[in-house]
Amino acid sequence: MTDDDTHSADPDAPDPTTERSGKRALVAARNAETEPDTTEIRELAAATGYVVVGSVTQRREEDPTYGLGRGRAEDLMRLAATTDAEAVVYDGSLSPGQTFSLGELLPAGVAVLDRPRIVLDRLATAADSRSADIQFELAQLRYELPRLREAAARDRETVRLRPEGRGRVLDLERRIDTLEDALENITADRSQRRAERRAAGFDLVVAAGYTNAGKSQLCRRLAESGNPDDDAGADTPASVADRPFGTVATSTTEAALGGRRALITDTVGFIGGISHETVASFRATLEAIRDADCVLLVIDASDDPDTIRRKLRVVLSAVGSASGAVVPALNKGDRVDATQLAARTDAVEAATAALRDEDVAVADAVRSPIPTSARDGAGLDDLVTAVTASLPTATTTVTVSYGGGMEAALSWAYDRGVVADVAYRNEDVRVDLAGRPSTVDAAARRFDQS
Ligand SMILES: Nc1nc2c(ncn2[C@@H]2O[C@H](COP(=O)(O)OP(=O)(O)OP(=O)(O)O)[C@@H](O)[C@H]2O)c(=O)[nH]1
Ligand SMILES: [Mg+2]
Repeated sequence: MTDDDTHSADPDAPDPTTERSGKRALVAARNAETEPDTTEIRELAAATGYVVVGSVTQRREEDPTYGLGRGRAEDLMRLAATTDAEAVVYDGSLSPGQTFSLGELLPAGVAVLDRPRIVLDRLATAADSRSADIQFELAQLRYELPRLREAAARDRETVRLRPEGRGRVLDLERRIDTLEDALENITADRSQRRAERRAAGFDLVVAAGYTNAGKSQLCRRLAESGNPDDDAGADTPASVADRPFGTVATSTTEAALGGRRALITDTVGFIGGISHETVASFRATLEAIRDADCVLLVIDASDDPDTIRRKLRVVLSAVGSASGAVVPALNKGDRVDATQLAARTDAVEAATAALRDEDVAVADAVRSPIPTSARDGAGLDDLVTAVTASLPTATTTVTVSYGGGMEAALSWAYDRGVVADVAYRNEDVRVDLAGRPSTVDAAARRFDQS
């Protein structure tokens, strides 16, 4: 086994004397099947403000006490001492007991953070809206509660029955209840807002996918191309960044997609290795996806096919089911050639088929992938065509009489639906209209049908 173990001070780590910001952290990773790949956990640590100064990796089964085997855990302890690390970031989930045991082994003051914890920290430090704040505080408290219980239990073993520990647990439980109530209200508000937006004739398109796939950049592109008069880049809520969790709260922008009035919602990305409860705490993201008219599933085509399959599994399993169609965009197409793109298209289709066989309901809604580049704009027209084709659509032909209200009537039709044809006749104007079924119904009530 030891052949597969590695531990090293990081040769690429910044010189501690010149590094200005960031806490020093070690990365620890273990995998039963293969030598662990630490790329993603390093990116997460960096996005959370840590400077990775070394790593310990190991190929073996999970150790019940430390996660890593005892020998590697001791290597970690020594490396922490020589590198003056302030934290150990473990690439996986640690039980409360494992967190404590590892903490006790490490030099005093070295924090132990597992993958769910670092994701929560990243989201919490960057959270900027009321509901995001509540969601992340809630997720953090839910994460803390079993650990506090563990601490209280350990306290009782050493010092005879300490009441403070139990009191803190009760405080936490009460706070969780309060936040859950607050979140219920926000959820109801959001659902109401979606209903109002639909009633106003908007199609709800939601960009979703693994973190760093290019969701925000694609949303920005679609909003710009749908609003050519807009000052490009002005009032862009979406944050584009080359790191995990550039976006930490959902945001919505209006855009014209192939003549349809759409609202495009950019969401918080998914990431592997997070327990289902924690993912469920990304409630706004999941709600928006499940309730969308069309989900724009953004996939990073610059990943290799295995990574694409793994990430797609994480995303679709977390979503579970959705009411609208799912249109995959194989984004960052500018970074691969045609042969590589074909292999990635196959990977998306194979992963979707596998999930369909496992009865992951949303897999049934997944359409053919469309290659795109949010960077250079390639494929966006095809993407818009695929998205609009998937939207709920009805058609009708109505007539509008000449006279005072005609202009207002026509502008209503152009505003709300897609006007396929206008025929100016002797007595009236005939308009072929397509759009949301509710919009078409409204048109039928408003005008004479012919
Ligand atoms: N080459 C290339 N880079 C892209 C493309 N789309 C996005 N990127 C880059 O990929 C990185 C991530 O883009 P974002 O739009 O922030 O990705 P995201 O999916 O919103 O990420 P999170 O919000 O962190 O989940 C940024 O550095 C973008 O500039 C693309 O089509 N081609
Ligand atoms: Mg984003």
